[in-house]
Amino acid sequence: MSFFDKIREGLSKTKKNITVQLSGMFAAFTGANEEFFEELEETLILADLGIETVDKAVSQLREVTRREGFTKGEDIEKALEDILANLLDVGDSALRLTTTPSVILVVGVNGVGKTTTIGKLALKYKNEGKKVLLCAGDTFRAAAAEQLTVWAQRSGADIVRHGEGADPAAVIFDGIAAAKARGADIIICDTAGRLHNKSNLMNELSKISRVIDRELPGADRETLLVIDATTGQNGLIQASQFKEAAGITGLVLTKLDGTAKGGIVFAIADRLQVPVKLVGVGEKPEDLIEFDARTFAEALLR
Ligand SMILES: Nc1nc2c(ncn2[C@@H]2O[C@H](COP(=O)(O)OP(=O)(O)O)[C@@H](O)[C@H]2O)c(=O)[nH]1
Ligand SMILES: [Mg+2]
Repeated sequence: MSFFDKIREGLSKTKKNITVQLSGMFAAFTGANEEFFEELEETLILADLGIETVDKAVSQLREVTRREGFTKGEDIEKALEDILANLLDVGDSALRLTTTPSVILVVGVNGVGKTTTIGKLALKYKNEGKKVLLCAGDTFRAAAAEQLTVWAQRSGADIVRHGEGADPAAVIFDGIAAAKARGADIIICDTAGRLHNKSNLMNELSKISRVIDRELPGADRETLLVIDATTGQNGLIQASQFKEAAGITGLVLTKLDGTAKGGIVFAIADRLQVPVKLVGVGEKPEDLIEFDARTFAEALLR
């Protein structure tokens, strides 16, 4: 069997079966041996945790195992769960929105779930009695602003939009002015994810950033990068590019209701030191949950 076939076979097997495989390994564990750690490494890499992060986690696990002399699967499993939860625990997972107004800027590549997440957030804050204003900063297609308008109507949030092809920074500028005039509590800005040229993306996002800094100095701002749980290792590349361009403060992991277990966020949180803040588990308004590192680590293993 070729190397490629082996990888592929491993991938399709783990997509469905990562947890089953891990449970089997823990059930069969009777004491530390090299084969166990190697198999664990492979399994975690196939779960998208990324080679560096897996190296780090498994070497910590070897160390604890040596120190504690584990002979029971449940003990080593618990130790791994602690290590994985720690890797994810790189900062506050709550959104910091204490000023009036505060800003949430939502970034990420096309199709990951930015607009949907904004709609869910708009409903959540409206339900908490906040005045929410949405900025349709994805001006790439008219349909993008339409989609956001539907969410605005559904949630009772205000919306500021321009025509197709307008300068997104100008939309954000107008949105901020409207938010000030109307006394909005939270401004949520959508952006386009279709700029495959990295320097275009950089320019657009940094221009938006400058507008927010200039118009709302001192306001709390969350810049959330939305990552699709099914993305795999490409998510890490996206995250480092967006971190550079927009200075992300948190991650939103979407589509966790599918088959993917979202292993990529371990790699992103660990390598870039950005905390996960929210998780999307479906398309309905209530399908947005606050992230908890411990629960997430548990879910990967069980
Ligand atoms: N199953 C599932 N689908 C989602 C989730 N979040 C978004 N979607 C869907 O993913 C597709 C793209 O979402 P959209 O918000 O338009 O992505 P954008 O291009 O980043 O704005 C839509 O069909 C959404 O309904 C999620 O958490 N779970
Ligand atoms: Mg969108």
